[in-house]
Amino acid sequence: MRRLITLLALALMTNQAAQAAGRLEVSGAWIRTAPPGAMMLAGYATLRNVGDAPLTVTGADSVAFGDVSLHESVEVDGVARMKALGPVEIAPSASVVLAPGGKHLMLMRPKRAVASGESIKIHIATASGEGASADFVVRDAVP
Ligand SMILES: [Cu+2]
Repeated sequence: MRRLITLLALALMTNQAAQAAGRLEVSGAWIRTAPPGAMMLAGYATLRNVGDAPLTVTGADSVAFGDVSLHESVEVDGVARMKALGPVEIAPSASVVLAPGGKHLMLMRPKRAVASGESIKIHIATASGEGASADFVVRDAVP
């Protein structure tokens, strides 16, 4: 009997562990307009983990751009530079803010002209494979 209870308890715990998962929510997503012909734009958003386990953002992609990557702006000897950002872990209920002057999505080689006011879908990838997509609104200034 005792063994059975132990087994049942184990089964329950395993079940709960399987259900705990990170879940990504993207909000306030926008892209800053760039001069016509620009090969590089930046996207911003708040990435929130609404799940009950940590999640890891591994990258991003969009059919509207040749390449999308995670970047961070840093100041080196008084000069603003950008560097590629590795995987970003987000704890349950925590957020990572992508904003001008800090972390951002680097949107390379737009496939067509990007106009103010339109929306562009970008998919944010997570290590679990689930990820999340959001419509990024193209704006001239910080919302
Ligand atoms: Cu960048």
